[in-house]
Amino acid sequence: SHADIGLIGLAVMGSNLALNIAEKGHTIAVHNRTASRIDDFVAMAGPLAERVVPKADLAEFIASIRRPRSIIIMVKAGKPVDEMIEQLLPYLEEGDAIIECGNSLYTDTDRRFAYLQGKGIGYLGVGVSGGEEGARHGPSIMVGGAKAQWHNAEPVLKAIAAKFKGEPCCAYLGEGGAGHFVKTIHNGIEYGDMQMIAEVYGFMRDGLGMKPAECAEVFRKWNEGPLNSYLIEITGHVLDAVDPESGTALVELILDKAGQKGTGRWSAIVAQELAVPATTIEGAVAARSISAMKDERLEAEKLYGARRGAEISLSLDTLEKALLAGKIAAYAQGFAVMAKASEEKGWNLPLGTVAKIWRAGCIIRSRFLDQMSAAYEGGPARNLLLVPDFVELMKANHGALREVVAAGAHGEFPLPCLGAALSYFDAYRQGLGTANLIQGQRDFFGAHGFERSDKDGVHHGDWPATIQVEAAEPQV
Ligand code: NBP
Repeated sequence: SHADIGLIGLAVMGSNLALNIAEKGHTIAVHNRTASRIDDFVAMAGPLAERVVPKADLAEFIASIRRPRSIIIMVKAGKPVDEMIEQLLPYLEEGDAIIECGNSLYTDTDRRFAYLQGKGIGYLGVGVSGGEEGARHGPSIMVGGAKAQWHNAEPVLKAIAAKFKGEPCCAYLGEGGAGHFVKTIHNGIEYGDMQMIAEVYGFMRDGLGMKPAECAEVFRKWNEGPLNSYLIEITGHVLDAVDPESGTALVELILDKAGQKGTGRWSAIVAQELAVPATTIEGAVAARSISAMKDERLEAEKLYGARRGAEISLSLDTLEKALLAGKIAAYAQGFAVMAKASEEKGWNLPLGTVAKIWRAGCIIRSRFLDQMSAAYEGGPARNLLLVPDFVELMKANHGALREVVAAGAHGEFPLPCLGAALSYFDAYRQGLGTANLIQGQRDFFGAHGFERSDKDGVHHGDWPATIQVEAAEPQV
């Protein structure tokens, strides 16, 4: 008999997905470029090995899978995916599908989808969130690509996905790169969530003089309330951990340089490409980049002096509310980017469903997303800041965000995310902005024209002529 599905790429993510699939009762054929990994995998599978069909030969691997075939590839993102596709192509038949589950750039997925469509082969680009643990026990699965072939793989993918109150966190979201696009935005929001938590921790540590264990206690308490989420929960655990050698809180020994693999950065780039303001997400990406400049920061601190350490009189309650308001702004931005992309690409992304499949399995899973899915379900894709439940939440919490950002400015705390969240909110809700002046300037130097509030049409100002003069010596 044939295997239900095949999987290529038995590194960390692929192995765990394969074990998850076998555990859910499906037979799975597995293959890896380096054959020794296949043996290691079978040894590791223990009793689950009875549902594993190990195949070191690619032709035999493909022949062992039930038709129409669903073949997951979980190899390194980028060129290895293209190479794998080319290797598979000679063996595949009409109706078969390649299901690529790595962290691929969505434009690559668009390209591969179109390429394989021309050959009668289905291509699914699937975002898988939740890391190693998620892959093994239930990730959030964001599917994009060939809809017909999705239905062949649907039972397996839904079986292995995380469940929220019994509902699988796995859905088909749209053609081409839609699944990987949504995963990219997920990661951007994740960056924002993490950075805002870190900014609040900064106040606790440097403004309120709290010890890590005291901070941990606060995060534990917050996890019982509206901020309840995986990231708030793990923050408590991170702050609680003690280095066994020195007995010092581990967090105090960890270097303040954040890494990034790129998917958060892609979300900021795509927001810019689509002209959707996503300043909170961009702020989070920039914060990681500035964190990496440790030596320069130390040099600048010598030049300007360390933070004055001004007294901060923020309550923990205010910090909690500010974090909630900031979070709403970050999600509003992320969902606005998805709404615009959906429109431009014709994906018809179901935003309520996106919120639903993020409720479990993924890094940004939270109580908040349950509320969001309800707000978006079936409704039009409006900015979250216009959705009634969130209008109420924002009204109740933006004052706290304002207090925190003001305290940050006075106390010399950098707030790249919370500050951006507040500015975004204030700009978004401001009926009369200041771009009238920008339009005047643009018309002055470039004759770009402007609209008027009192007349129709495009107008120009009767600006005075200016003569180019050499800039005066600056007076220091
Ligand atoms: P890696 O990204 O480290 O890739 C290793 C796998 O790719 C091995 O199976 C390797 O085969 C195979 N491979 C390479 Br490298 N080049 C190949 C080629 N030219 N042809 C065929 N196979 C090739 O594995 P990973 O850490 O398990 O990640 C897999 C994917 O999942 C990546 O896209 C990654 O970004 C993503 N990921 C997601 C999460 C998450 O939380 N969702 C976490 C970590 C990773 P070999 O054994 O022969 O070298």
